[in-house]
Amino acid sequence: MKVSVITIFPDFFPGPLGISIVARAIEQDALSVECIDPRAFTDDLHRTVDDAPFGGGAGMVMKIEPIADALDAAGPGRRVMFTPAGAPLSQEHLDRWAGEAHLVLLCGRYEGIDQRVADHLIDEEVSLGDFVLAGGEVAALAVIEGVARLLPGVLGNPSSIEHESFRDGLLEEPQYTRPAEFRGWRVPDVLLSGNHAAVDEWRHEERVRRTRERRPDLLGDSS
Ligand code: JCQ
Repeated sequence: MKVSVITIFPDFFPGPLGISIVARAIEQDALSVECIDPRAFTDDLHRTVDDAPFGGGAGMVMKIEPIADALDAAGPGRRVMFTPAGAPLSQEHLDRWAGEAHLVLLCGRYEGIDQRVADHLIDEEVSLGDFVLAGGEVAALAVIEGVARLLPGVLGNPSSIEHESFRDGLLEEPQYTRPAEFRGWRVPDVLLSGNHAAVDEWRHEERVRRTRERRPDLLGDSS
């Protein structure tokens, strides 16, 4: 899979892309990542990528021409843009995008991007959550990492892909390892019992209890 990131801050990427699973995916040629800088498509002395909003108001808006040119340079692919106004990013998005040959990720900055970009040039707008970042670069890195681990051959143990959070719409159970006691904090006895049926039942109960407590929305009960 190829990922093209449209960003005015390409320096964001080499560090994180050089670590752990993403680095391995790139090393294995399961993944390639390129950055395309909209500034490369400006022709004025100051390489201007933003301008004041029509109608007035504070802040600056990213201009459409350098972004349209950068998207053209990326070529055909699934075009995703990050914005707090997007649909909440979910595992379903990542599962779907992991099946694409080419993903194009557009990172906004300033107060936003000229609306004609989203209206005419972008397939999907997604948000990492109800908070505001300075730009979409951190969201692009989140998507690259989330997708990289789904690509064939990238994770050592593929069964761990199904065996994780959001399996059956429930949160995962808590995990423990040695020592069985630390500063008086004991691991639940059932996990040391050797009774696999009891362990399985405890894990399921913990998943339901945690989900009810932390994410009632996942149970379809918003209380
Ligand atoms: C993504 N949650 C928050 C910042 C402008 C499209 O225009 C802009 C995009 C951003 C980056 O996205 C976020 C975000 N999910 O802030 C400013």
